[in-house]
Amino acid sequence: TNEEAAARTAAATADTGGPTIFDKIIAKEIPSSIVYEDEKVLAFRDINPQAPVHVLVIPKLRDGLTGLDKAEPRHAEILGQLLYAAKVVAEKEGVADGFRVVINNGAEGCQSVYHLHVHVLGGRQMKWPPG
Ligand code: U5P
Repeated sequence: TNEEAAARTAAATADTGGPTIFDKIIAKEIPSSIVYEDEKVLAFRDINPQAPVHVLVIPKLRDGLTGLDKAEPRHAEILGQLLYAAKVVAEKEGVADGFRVVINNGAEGCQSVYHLHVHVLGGRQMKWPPG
């Protein structure tokens, strides 16, 4: 409905380039349910899951990547590592044969945290088009 769309839009915020809650999750100042971690990447369960499996995959070093729209050639390696980690997460979570990877970008894309993150969703039938 339009009401739901308005609520989702309200949840989206603007990119200030400032620190985000994910800094505290990376620093483990805020507990999170970690699914996968390596030197460059952290994957943890979304606090407000939209599917039985809902994991966020983030770079430990933001390096200017508040959103995908800020990607530069220097980010190519970490972008690949994030997508590869998304596949590893899907396997670990037992949904490798059916899952969805999402990057919300900007207010209209419904982004709310300005530290690049890949959503990995699975464990139910996904629908298309997404809302
Ligand atoms: N989120 C967490 N933990 C937090 C804050 C936010 O998991 O402490 C999740 C939200 O539930 C949301 C995601 O799904 O981060 C941000 O996604 P996006 O709306 O920016 O794409």
